Amino acid sequence: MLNKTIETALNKQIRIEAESSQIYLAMAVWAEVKGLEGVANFMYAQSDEEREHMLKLVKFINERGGQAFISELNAPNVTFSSFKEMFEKLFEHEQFVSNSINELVHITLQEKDYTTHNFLQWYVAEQIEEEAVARTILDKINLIGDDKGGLYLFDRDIKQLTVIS
Ligand code: OFO
Repeated sequence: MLNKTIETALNKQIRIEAESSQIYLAMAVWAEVKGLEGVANFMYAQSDEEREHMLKLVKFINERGGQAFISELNAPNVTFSSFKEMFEKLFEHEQFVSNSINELVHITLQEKDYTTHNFLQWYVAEQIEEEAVARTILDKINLIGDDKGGLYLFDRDIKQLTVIS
């Protein structure tokens, strides 16, 4: 059974995952209208993954005797000055999510809730992977700079990049 502190903290994370999904959906749309299909598909997949992260929390809370709270969401940023800026924002956002997961893990230890602590290890591992992929993409973008041909190739190559899960 979840205690109230844990339930509230997990519900806060539901909102973060849902907002992440919206943020990446807005990035997908922006990339699509800019004509970069590879980047757009990557971001659509990212958005779906974040929704999965959210649903995993919803199920866990309900199964543990709590009730998942579905809240309103903040509107995401819908426009970017460049792809570099967009991927910088993605990286920053993933770091923010990692901090939030770490904080959650900390709370489970304080509350001695080892079941939730164990459940959260999946998110801890996931964040390591997500940050690594985001960093790899940023490194590539930095190499490309303003080169249009490079961006074209990047758009093609990103299809091969492991989708962040
Ligand atoms: Fe990419 O953040 Fe979910 O966990």
